[in-house]
Amino acid sequence: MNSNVTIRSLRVRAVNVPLEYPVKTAVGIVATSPLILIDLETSANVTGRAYVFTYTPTALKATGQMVKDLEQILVGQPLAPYELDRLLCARFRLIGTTGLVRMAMAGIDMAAWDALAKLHEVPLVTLLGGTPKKIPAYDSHSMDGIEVGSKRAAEAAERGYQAIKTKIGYQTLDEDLKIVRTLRSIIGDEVQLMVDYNQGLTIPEAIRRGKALEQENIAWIEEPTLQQDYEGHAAIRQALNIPVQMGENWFGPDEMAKAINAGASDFAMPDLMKIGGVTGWLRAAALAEQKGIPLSSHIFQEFSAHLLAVSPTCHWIERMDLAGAITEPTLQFKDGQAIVPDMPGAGLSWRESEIAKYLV
Ligand code: SMN
Ligand code: MG
Repeated sequence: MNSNVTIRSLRVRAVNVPLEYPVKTAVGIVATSPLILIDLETSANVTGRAYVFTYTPTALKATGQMVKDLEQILVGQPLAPYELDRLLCARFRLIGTTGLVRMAMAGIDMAAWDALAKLHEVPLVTLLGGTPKKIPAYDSHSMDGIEVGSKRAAEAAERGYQAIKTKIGYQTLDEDLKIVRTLRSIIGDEVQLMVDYNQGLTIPEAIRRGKALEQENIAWIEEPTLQQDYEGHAAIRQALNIPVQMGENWFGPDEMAKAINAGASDFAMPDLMKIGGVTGWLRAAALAEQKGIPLSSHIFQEFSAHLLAVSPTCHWIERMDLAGAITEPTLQFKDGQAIVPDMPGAGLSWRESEIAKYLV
């Protein structure tokens, strides 16, 4: 593998694709999956692929432009993700590496690591020093209500998932309890049940509802209050006998360090994009190991499978397929485990005929 491979060009496309189920949360609905698809072409005729998720179609155009505008900085640079990270962090030091800037940088980072693994003709996990393995997976559902929630829970249990997550934060605590008890009656006592409030509660309400959930055998209570309120999360954590989970909104490992130092949560679940791509994740995994904190993923299941396989405190991979409408199903789930694909790179393979349907 010649080490002087450089970046040749960047192809950026915006798509808005259908989801298996809308992601209904206590603070809003994600009805479709707005994605920026990145093809990072190199001088070795190897192309790195990644996508970033913009949560709302409103952010698609600006995010796509942010990614595309990085091309002028990247062309001619060596295909060396750590050097690219250093270059982009220096370039954006004054504006700051959060928000769309961080999302765009992470997309480039993921694509660069994908290209590098393809160059070495190994799976990303192997390039990172690990081996393709199986990762315990939870099936991630949303505020689906009793009927759809029960159907999804039964299907997940049938498929062998040992854990499922539901989103709660309904109008009343009674509704939260009703859905939790209904799902528990369907999945039985062995399958773990996590709940996600998506930042929807005040601290007193989170403690009130959390206390009521203590009798319901809940594996973790996720983002009970505003994600940036680390002290608030720490207060809730002190008050409850249910582990607190958070991390999907940390922009970069430094926000993870602040949250952990504030005692905000028992577990950590960085989002591969917001934490800074593969490079950001590796730093987050080292921090989690040093603090002894179980590490789970947040969406971005294709890359996350490789990264959890080299994360010392690997906990759960979240199965929530945001790009399935336009990618080949290279990441397989069997008996509640994700099977890291033994193919070069991270395994993202576009379905061009489907992409054409959803281009924005
Ligand atoms: C979530 C929220 C919005 C889109 C995708 C996923 C959620 C999760 O917080 O943890 O899955
Ligand atoms: Mg969440």
